[in-house]
Amino acid sequence: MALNTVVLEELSLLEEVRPLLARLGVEEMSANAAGSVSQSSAAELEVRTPITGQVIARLRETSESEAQEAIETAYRAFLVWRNVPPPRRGELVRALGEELRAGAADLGRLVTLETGKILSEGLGEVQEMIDICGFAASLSRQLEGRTIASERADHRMMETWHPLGVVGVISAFNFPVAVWSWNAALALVCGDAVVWKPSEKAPLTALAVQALFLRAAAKVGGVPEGLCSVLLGGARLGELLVDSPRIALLSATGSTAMGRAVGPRLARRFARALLELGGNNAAIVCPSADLDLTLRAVAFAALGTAGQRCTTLRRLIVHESVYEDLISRLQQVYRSVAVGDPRAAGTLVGPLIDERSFAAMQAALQEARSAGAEITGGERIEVEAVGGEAAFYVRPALVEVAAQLPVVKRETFAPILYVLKYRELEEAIALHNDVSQGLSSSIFTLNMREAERFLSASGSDCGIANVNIGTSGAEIGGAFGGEKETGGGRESGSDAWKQYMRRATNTINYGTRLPLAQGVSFEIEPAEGGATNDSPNPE
Ligand code: UN1
Repeated sequence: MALNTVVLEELSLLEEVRPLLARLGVEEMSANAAGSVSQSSAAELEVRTPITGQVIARLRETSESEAQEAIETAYRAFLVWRNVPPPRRGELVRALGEELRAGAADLGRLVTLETGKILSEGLGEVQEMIDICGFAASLSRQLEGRTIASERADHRMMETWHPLGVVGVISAFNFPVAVWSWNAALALVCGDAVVWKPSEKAPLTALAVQALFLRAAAKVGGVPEGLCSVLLGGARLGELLVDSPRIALLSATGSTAMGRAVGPRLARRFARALLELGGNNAAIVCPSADLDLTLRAVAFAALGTAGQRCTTLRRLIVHESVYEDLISRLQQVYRSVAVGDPRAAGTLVGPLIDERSFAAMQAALQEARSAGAEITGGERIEVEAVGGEAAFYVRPALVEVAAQLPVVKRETFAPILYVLKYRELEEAIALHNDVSQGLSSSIFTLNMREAERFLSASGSDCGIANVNIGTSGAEIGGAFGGEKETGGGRESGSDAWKQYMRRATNTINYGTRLPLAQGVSFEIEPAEGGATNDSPNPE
């Protein structure tokens, strides 16, 4: 199968990257595609690894006309794919899952090289992809509609779910491939085509996934060309997806600022929007909390992925009775946690993605410091053997604040954990909800009343609310997403698939009369031998 629009023009990779790409099929895919791309574009995308800051690859950017062509091809593919029975569509997703399983070690490592997350988290990301493929493949036999009681005699009312169209996916650097899979696996079994614009900071992993998809498609057979494609480049390509009348649903993951730009433009053309925007996730630690467990959960949620998950724990609201104990233990963790090469065994915190991210972290810490915050950590550190001028390793920062300052209410995409003290649970919940984002939340308690209060209508206002586990690391089986400025979208499990389909309400009259709903009478002069609404059924 020919690749739609992606071609690698030049690879000047580190020793380590080339064999990974080769095994994952990227070079082979590129070679196959070389002849099929007619227009060449001068624009080049430089890929850097945050591990050293070095350039590891140069890719040719997708031109705008190639992107338009990819969207048109995807639309043509959709017209075919929508008529393929869902369980057969599920076979493709199952095959993709198998390719991911076979390539997990290589793809996981590539995620680490491109994003700087530790190997276990790189692999975890691929596992999320495998899991959603399994979920979607089973879903392909369970796409179901309701039958609804009709108020009219001899009538049946039901819902039918149909494929929607071409789904656009814009993903962020921090989960460069899993977020695509949450969308694509569902979209594909729902009968849609997918056009993906990955983060320009993580195009290699996207290419690798595209190569695995093409392998799966070749094995399964009968997959229309261009059903899934990748556009490599910057914001302009994202805008193209946003404005294209062919894109029926756009799923976009990124900052709230990005969502503010994208949302209204989609609304202008009445397109569906699935927005996964900023989070400012908090956990409340109650007097009865199991502090050993809490410490571990907080460490993973706040330090994992170097604080660069949308679900990262950013605010810790601790009861005064356990404050000293927990915070002193956390300070120890923050002082000693292994920061370094994410490929090395034992490292828990890898580098920040780039200098901008480092600068944003320093600016936030400076703002907190000027407002009187007590800060543990936060400084840049040299990591021998890997780091250079262009690599940004930091000691994570634990920041004690007396009040929820403006800086605490903003999302800074870096390992900063703000800590606040509370007395009454009501006050803690009020603090918890007093931010504009609403993604994920947790409470640590052994008290059933506190836990249930937190999960109740007057508790956490987030899309995800947990008890005795952290804010991050959600399983794929649940619907993933959040409220308020987080954007309201839901991806992944539960009934999130419904967004990728259109619903038709069908009412079928199997009688000989024509009763109208709501008892409306609308009599026309009966034609010779004709019946009226109310005429008795001849049988
Ligand atoms: C993200 O950071 O964009 O719940 C997604 C989690 C992961 C997904 C995070 N399963 O932390």
